[in-house]
Amino acid sequence: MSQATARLGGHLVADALVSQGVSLAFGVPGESYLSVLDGLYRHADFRFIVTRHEGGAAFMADAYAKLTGKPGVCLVTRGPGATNAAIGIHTAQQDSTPLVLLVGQVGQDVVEREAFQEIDYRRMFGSMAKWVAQIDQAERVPEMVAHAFQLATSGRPGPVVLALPEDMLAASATVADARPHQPLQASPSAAQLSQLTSLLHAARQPIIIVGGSGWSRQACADLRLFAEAWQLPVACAFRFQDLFDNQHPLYTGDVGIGINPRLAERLRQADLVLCLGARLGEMTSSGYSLFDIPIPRQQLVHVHAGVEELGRVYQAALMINAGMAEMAGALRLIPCRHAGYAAGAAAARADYEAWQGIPPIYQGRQARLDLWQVVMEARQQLPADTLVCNGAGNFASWAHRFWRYGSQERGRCQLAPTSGAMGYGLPAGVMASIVAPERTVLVFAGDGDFLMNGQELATALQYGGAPIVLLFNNGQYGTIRMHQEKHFPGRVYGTQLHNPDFARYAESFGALGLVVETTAQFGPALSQALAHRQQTGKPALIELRMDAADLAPGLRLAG
Ligand SMILES: Cc1ncc(C[n+]2csc(CCOP(=O)(O)OP(=O)(O)O)c2C)c(N)n1
Ligand SMILES: [Mg+2]
Repeated sequence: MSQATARLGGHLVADALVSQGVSLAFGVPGESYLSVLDGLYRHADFRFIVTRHEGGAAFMADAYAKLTGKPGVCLVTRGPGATNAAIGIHTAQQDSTPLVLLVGQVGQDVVEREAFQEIDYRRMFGSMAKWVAQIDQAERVPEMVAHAFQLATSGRPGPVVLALPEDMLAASATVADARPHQPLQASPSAAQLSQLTSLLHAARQPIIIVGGSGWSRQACADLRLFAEAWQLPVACAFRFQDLFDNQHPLYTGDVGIGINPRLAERLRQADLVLCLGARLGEMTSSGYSLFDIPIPRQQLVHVHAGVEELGRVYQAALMINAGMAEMAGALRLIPCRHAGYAAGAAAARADYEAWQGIPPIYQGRQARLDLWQVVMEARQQLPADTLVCNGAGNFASWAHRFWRYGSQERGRCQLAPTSGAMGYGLPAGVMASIVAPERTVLVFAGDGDFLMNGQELATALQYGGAPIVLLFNNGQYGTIRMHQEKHFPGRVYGTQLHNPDFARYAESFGALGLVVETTAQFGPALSQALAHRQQTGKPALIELRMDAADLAPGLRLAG
């Protein structure tokens, strides 16, 4: 766009997005930012995916950033639009996802009167976002939008919120566009790498935990080459299971909810834990039990893109502030003169394979609908690089424990929220199948989880997205029922659900809806869903009418 002529504030915002390399955004329109929409209207190549709820849009923006490595952008109206979108900001914070939320704001002439839909975004998003700012002058749009993207993508990535007052959007300014942002990461120093090399040589039972954001395909390949050279077992952090190929003999399982007890023990017994990119939060430390606080018994090497994460809970023996591409590239070049770990890696892999065998609830019992066999069948029929999406609930454990995630070396294979946000899987899957139509996208959903954003099936049909949804219907918020049974046995309260006919619900949007009640019905249903997707380019939903007593792979209600 011309820099010499005056532009409307809203047009400047649209042009600033384009200057920052954005070609696709998600949102729900509002009268508070009409001139931004009008600004985007001038960019024929820009895609604005309109969703049915701002929570869906914000989840899509988060998942888009995870899938593409580019910042996700979400546009919402003030007040109710912003409050609906908040779940995506929290999710992006916990997942360290670069996300820019643009939100309408009341005019500066009425601010602080609790005007219509007015919210103080700095206070609302202050603890969730890396930066919350308001652009008060149209002249400053290029500068502040560029800064938003710079911040969202550099160091520990995360969400940034920009409020757009109505009078600023309606004003005009003559100002030049900014340059595209330049995501910045620190690199490990030579001294840190040599200290790490010494620790690796001295170790007898080392293990890697890999997680967090910022992993490029090349970084994942470099990590694999490093692990192969040193024969190091690799575990993936909760909901980052695609950072290392699960079929690889060095892969040993995930460190999250429902961790394999043998892997937890291996981490406790390890003498060196190399934690690459994961935050070592509650999920990756088994509730802060795997490592002593503040000084772990193991030699802990913690590498993270955010300097403020290092030493936050654990005083690691060696802390390295570096981006994942920078770190993995350096690791790959460390020469290995050590060949003593191979047996440890093989034993760790054997533990993983045993953990993926028939789970306790199906041992010695013929179940009507065996969810373990459902996942095994899906593994048979679907490509290795299937993109698996999920929200939160016990149903997700069937994916996390038994699916073998492909490696991000060929593109992301998992989109899931560390925050445990219900309702994430469907919008993520819809987004992925729109943005990467060549990929097979499988959404694991619970009956509770699914209906938090089930309306985004409409978005799939509107934009040609075609995920396949596996809906685990147990007629309850099963996870909470499980905790109830553990803490208040037999006192079921507030956890039962009366559900719609999910297959007909899906059909009403124009998707294929199928019902599976027995193990034998699943294989043909999945084949039908795949063929339908192939022939029509439309989504399919398979409702698994599961036994409500099957609370988790290792827990079944008696009686
Ligand atoms: C947005 C949100 N609300 C509430 C919760 C608390 N919660 C965690 S799991 C769960 C139940 C999930 O039910 P469902 O999707 O049916 O899965 P199930 O546990 O039955 O497999 C709830 C309510 C949450 N994690 N996220
Ligand atoms: Mg349920």
